Amino acid sequence: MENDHIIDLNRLKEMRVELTRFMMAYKFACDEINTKINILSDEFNYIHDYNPIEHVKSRVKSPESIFKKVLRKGYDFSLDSIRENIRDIAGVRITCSFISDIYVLSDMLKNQGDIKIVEVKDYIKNPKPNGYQSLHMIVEIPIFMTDRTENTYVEIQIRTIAMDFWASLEHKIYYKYNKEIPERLANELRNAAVVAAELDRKMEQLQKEVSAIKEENEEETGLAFLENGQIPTILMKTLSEYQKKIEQE
Ligand code: 0O2
Repeated sequence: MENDHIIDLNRLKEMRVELTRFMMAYKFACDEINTKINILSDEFNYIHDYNPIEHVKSRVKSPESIFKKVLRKGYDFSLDSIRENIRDIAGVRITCSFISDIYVLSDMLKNQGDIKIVEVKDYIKNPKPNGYQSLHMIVEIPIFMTDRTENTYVEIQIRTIAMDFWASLEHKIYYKYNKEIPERLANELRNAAVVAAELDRKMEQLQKEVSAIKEENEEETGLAFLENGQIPTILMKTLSEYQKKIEQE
């Protein structure tokens, strides 16, 4: 009897370690995707004079939400089943300036060798009946732990500022009315989603026009290589070194 008690305690300790490792893998997966996005963002800032990434948020689903989803979907309660079936435990949301940025960014992530694309849901080309828009990707990435490699699912949602604004308001209304939004409000939300999509298209069109004018001006004045009207420092250095060399000759 006393031995049984000891075994239970050991098993409990093992379970605690297993659960901690299980949740940690998702935290590391978020960290890994965040690092990838930060690298892309920094490169956009340094190399191109434009950064499509407005902001990034990540979260690990709480154990309570995981269990609710397991119950709702009728999955088995084992860790293996949760790992395989609940693919949004790690979630990263990227907000971009324009719709085209969403696809540029998703292609960049798709092309990274260690990211496996498991599923893509394009709610921009096919919005949900309530008006929801976003690009969702379920990806799998390897997480290298002390004694094993854990292939971990992450849900990446990419959307514009307008799509994000709509989704966060809809989310609040959805929970305020306990998931039963009154018909009038649901219609208003659908209309607001159409207006938001129209705004996205207009802003993108404006951005294209402004870029085209900027390129034309740069070509005309031959200043395409200037950074904010200044000769880049590295180019200045090379030019003055070249000048010194000529003078010495
Ligand atoms: P949270 O708190 O953001 O994590 P499922 O995951 O089974 O519920 P499905 O079809 O597998 O649904 O996933 P889907 O359609 O890719 O959507 C999952 C997530 O997208 C949701 O996560 C939301 O974040 C977001 N989403 C999807 N539809 C809507 C919508 O109509 N309105 C809003 N505001 N967000 C939506 P969670 O787990 O529901 O919430």
